[in-house]
Formats: sequence, C-alpha cells, structure tokens
Amino acid sequence: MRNSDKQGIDSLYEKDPIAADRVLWGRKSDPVSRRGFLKNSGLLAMSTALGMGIPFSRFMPAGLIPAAFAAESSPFEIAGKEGLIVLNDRPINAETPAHLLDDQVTPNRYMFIRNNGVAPENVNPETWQLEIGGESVERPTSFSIADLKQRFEEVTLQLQLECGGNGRSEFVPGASGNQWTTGAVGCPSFSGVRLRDVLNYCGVLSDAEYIGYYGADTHLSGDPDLDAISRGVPIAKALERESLIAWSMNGEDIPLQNGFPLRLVCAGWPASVSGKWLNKIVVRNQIHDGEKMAAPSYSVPVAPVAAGTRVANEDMRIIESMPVKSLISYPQSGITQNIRERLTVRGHAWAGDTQVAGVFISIDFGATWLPSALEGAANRLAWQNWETWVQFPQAGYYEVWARAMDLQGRSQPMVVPGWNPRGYLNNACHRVAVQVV
Ligand SMILES: Nc1nc2c(c(=O)[nH]1)N[C@H]1C(S)=C(S)[C@@H](COP(=O)(O)O)O[C@H]1N2
Ligand SMILES: [Mo]
Repeated sequence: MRNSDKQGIDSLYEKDPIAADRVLWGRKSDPVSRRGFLKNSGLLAMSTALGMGIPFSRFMPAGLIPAAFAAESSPFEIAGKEGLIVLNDRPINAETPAHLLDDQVTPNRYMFIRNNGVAPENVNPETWQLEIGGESVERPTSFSIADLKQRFEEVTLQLQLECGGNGRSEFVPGASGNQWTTGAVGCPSFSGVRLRDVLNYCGVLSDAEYIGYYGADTHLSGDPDLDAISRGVPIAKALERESLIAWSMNGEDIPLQNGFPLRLVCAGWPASVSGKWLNKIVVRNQIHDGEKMAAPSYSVPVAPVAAGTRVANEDMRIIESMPVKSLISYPQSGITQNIRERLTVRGHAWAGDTQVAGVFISIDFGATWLPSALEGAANRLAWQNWETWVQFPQAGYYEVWARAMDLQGRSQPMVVPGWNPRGYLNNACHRVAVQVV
C-alpha cells in the first residue's frame, strides 16, 4: 500500500471508522478500533489494502486488522519530551511510541506523561515540604527534601510504571478516557528513600490499612478545595523494600511533568498509585478515600462481564498488581526487511508484583511460538529485557507478535482481554508489521 493511501485511511479512520471500514473491507461493519478484531474481513481486500501478499494468511484470526494500519503521528510536542504522542493537552497526556522505548532503562525524555490535573508552577525544591499524617500515624512529621536525604538511606532502583489504562484504545465498545495504545509504560531508574523507612520513623499504628498520597497539582476546574487525584496502596505494599519516595530519575531531577521535585513510586501496580508532586502521605485505618480511589476509577468488574455491560460500583474491585505484558521495542512497526537477512526482535516484559518466566515470538499469527532469550530484572519490579531473531520463509506481509508468561503460568492473551467499563488492563500481545521483500 502506498504511503499516501495509508495516510488517507488513517485520517478517515480518525473521522469516521465505519466509513473507513467500508473502504478497507468493502462492506458495512461495526465500529471498531483499527487494532481490534473484526468479523469476516476479506483476505483479498486485506492484501489489496496492504499492497502485498500474506504468506501465513491461513493462520490469521478471522477479522484481524493488520498492525500495519496503526496510526502514529502527532502534530504536538512537549518540551523535553520530543517524539511522544500527545493525546491531550489539558490535562497533559502523552505516550511513547514503542520503538522509542528500546532503551533498557527509560530515559527521562521518553517517560510517558499522565496528568489528571495541572502540574504546579514555580516549584522550589529547597522549600518543598512532605508531610506525613493520617489517623494511623504515631508522630505526624514534616520533612524537607534535605531532611529526607540526611535522615534516611538513599536507594536507587529501576522501577516499572504502567498506567492502568494503557491499551484502552483497543476495547470495543470503546471506553472514555485517554486512548492509550501501547506507550503508557516506562522503566526509569529512581533515587530516593524507602517509604517504609520514613513511615517507620513516624510510627505506623497497628490499625494501619492503607496509605494515601496528595500532590501539589491542581484540579482542572481550578478549585483549590478539589484534588486532581489522591490514591494509595494497602500498607503491606507501602512497606515493601521497593516502594520509594524519589527525588531523582536517572540521576537527574525528575522532569516537571513526571512529578518534580518529589514523587511516590509503588511499581507493578497501576501507575496512578505513584503520586507526583508529592507533598503529603497519610496513613489510614481504612481504604484511602481520596479522589479516584473509589469505583469505577481504577476498578474492574469482580466477575467477567460481556462487552458493553453496565456494572454497578459495588460489583467492582480496585486494581492491584498489573497483569503480565510485553512490548516489542525493535523493530519499529512498518519496517521493510530483506528476505535473506535475520531480523533481530527485542523488547521488554513485566508482570506486576511477580516476574516474567518467558517471552515467546510468533511470525505466523500465533500458530507457532519461539522462545526468546530473557534476562532477569535489574531488581524486583523492574521490567525484563528479551531478545531473539527471526527469518522469514518468503516475501510478503508478516506480523511479529510477542507473548509473555509470568511465573504463575499466566500468559498474555492474543486478543483484547476482559472488557471492562473504563478500559483498564489490556495486556493483549503487542504486534508489529513487517514487509519482507
Ligand atoms: N499528583 C498526581 N500524581 C499522579 C497523577 C496525577 O495526575 N497527579 N497521575 C497518576 C497516573 S494516573 C499515572 S499513570 C502516573 C503517571 O506517571 P508519569 O506521568 O510520570 O508517567 O502518575 C500518577 N500520579
Ligand atoms: Mo494512570
């Protein structure tokens, strides 16, 4: 398919997905996301649209929309975050294209941004105060950043953060919210102090159940009495060795949009629990009741529901550890590959609070899978790197799929998993398109 045709389809898809489906598939269909699974799309129409044959078409799931049709460009840029795709500018939300997540440790400029409100202005780290309070703390205390540095051991850990809504764009029917594709994830190195050292210094009462954070960002309405977000984690997660109060990311100040000058990092859970512009932590004797703690925010149905079902808040549970997932960071989707050459394929995989046991690669739409070489994590709750190579049997259109399995034997689904009203926890396999010539 010529580039101009592809752009034409892309922009038509943006405006009118049903009409775009009609152009691509020559018939009327349900509105779907381009990367979702359609019923009965014609192979001939697909090959024609792609402009090349599909050698493994016999294994192609009915209705698969080729990964080659994913849209990737954006006219907006954020200073210091060049290359990120801006999904929204008020609040600022920007995701990282998969091929820019190729580094083993995510550089500051490629860390995604997910803001619920407006970042604070004129932040002064010298005067910044972190207050520890709440009904289940023995001695409420206020710390400057210098106090934290002086009083507690400094720790550096590589920690993986993924927005609970990463992958939301693929759910059908769609869920409102940022239409993340694959890029609301990153794994930088953070330096700071252990949350548990600070909490223990202040004294955690025996009835403590949860911690909650507050940040200095402001609610979109501008109302100073409203919080943009105030979430938290059960006390056991808060007291883990890897839960940090961090002032540095990759040895530098944390970028303003990622929480400068201080943020909480509780990795492996929806990144919404990792409070930015952190100025207060409360130790609670109940589940924290801050903004966006209650269902339907960051919650999923207790039991699976059919797509499009209305679910009562009482029938939802708060998301805790994130599911197993992987990303192909090389090659970039859409590359052209010489048939005589091997193609290196690599990326990262992560599994919430647990570890990844294996990452498998398929070039035939999931009919067969090859294991990749998987490294251990730099430390607990960091993502793991994997790499392998593939060679293609004949010219044509291929997709490389990656599928990770965690230590408990749970695998990523090939199709979009359990639909839920807010579009969380899509851990379907990542796919990249390869044209072999
Ligand atoms: N104070 C504050 N903390 C916050 C948020 C926010 O809007 N305000 N967004 C949360 C959400 S939903 C996510 S996914 C992560 C995103 O972190 P990042 O922007 O550094 O990638 O921050 C979390 N912490
Ligand atoms: Mo998020």
